[in-house]
Amino acid sequence: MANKKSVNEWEEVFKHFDKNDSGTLTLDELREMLKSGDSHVTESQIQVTFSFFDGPEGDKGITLEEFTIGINAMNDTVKALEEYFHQSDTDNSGSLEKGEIFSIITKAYPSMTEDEKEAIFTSADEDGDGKITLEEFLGVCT
Ligand SMILES: [Ca+2]
Ligand SMILES: [Ca+2]
Ligand SMILES: [Ca+2]
Repeated sequence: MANKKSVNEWEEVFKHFDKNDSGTLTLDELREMLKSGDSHVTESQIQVTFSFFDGPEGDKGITLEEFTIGINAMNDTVKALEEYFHQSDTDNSGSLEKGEIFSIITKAYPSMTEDEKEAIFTSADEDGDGKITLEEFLGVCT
């Protein structure tokens, strides 16, 4: 899901997918929203996203307020990850090269083997150019 939308734009998105104007999004309505952004989204991802937005009371409907809170929480997560990305980019090249990724992994999982790190790097580097862009990084972490 794109993260650069303003709150008003998200409100538009919400209203667009709230087909029956009930003021809440059902699971079916959310499914359609997610599929419109990414047709490969799986049913279990949809379920997880739905419970994430639905809130702790879990009343099987997402109000605009819950939706906005969820979007803001997601934006905060993305911001924190972006910050982490830039901190980890020690040579300020704008991307994370293998050495930078390895030192992140080593910090988080000191016991991981070189082979395992290599595998993580390869799966994160979607276009195989030997470095992890911010998009690739967010793709792994979210
Ligand atoms: Ca709810
Ligand atoms: Ca770098
Ligand atoms: Ca890459």
